[in-house]
Amino acid sequence: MKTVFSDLQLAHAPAQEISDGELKPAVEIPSRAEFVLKSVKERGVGDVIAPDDFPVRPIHRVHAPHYVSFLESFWSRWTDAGRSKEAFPFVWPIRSLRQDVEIDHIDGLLGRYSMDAGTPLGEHTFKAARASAETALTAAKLLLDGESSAFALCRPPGHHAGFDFFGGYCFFNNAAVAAQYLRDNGLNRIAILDVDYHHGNGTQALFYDRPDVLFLSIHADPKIEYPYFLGFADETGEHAGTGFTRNWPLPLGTDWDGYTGALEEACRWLLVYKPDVMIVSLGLDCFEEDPISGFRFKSDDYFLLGQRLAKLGVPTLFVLEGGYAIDALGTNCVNVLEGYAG
Ligand code: Q9C
Ligand code: ZN
Repeated sequence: MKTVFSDLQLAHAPAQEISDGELKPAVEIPSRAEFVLKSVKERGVGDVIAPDDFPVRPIHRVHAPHYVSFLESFWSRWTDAGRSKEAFPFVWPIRSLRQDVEIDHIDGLLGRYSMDAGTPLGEHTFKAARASAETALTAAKLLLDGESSAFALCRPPGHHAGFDFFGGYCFFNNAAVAAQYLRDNGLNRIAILDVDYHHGNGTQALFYDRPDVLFLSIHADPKIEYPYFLGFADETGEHAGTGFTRNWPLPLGTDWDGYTGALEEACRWLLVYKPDVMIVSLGLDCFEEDPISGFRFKSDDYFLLGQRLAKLGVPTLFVLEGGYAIDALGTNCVNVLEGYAG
């Protein structure tokens, strides 16, 4: 299986994040990708290739052009305002505040285009996020060219990012950009299986009213875990997309045994849907040692996950999402890919 990776993704290097009432060392850091890349090479997963250049159009198919422009121009506006360190939003246009005014100040724009204060933006964030989306696009292209699987080693991750907002360490929704690209290049049905510990709110929202992209997500119960405000079992799609979203919120402490029931149900939906391609939003933060998560996967369980997905017999695009137990990240990720490849 080929891996797609771009060095440009390492340029986004947040120092700190707001968490638990403190400024703490950031967890979504460049070494995540470096450790995964190291394991991919050491364990001989396959060739590692650089992404192709893409026009901005495939990103605009998923994200509002004004949001993309905001991210692109962010650093110059931030520094024009006299700031030099990384940025965090702190005010949002929620209920009772106006959504319809055009904001001039960067502090207002940061709130307009975000869902949380936990996602630092820096000088190189746009460049890295765009490279991450192009990594997913290039891997998607490998499937169009006849490969039966590919691994997009994406960073920053994507599944919390929506049409016009960033959050949860995500800026462009890499899996969604890849799904739309596959649709725009002749494939009719795409399934996204999101196994990140956190609910993929951005991906769900982007395809909620569409039957051509099935969204299945297994994650920590949002009643007690980020992103809190989406990912409940009664969210099953709307309009033409009714029935094409499924969520399995699971309790804290879930281990592989507690997970497999939901996974089997998801697999049944996949078999019924018969996608042309399955995109796996591959978060590795269900791992027992993940510093921000509360599930109890062991490293060996990731083999079983890969094996189970292979049994579906569907061309598969793996897109890296979260996972913050740096030391084990490469092992866990390649365990999935090896389990899949058999
Ligand atoms: N006290 C992904 O896994 N908040 N994003 C953590 C911890 C945000 C995770 C706060 C978690 C976002 C892609
Ligand atoms: Zn996550």
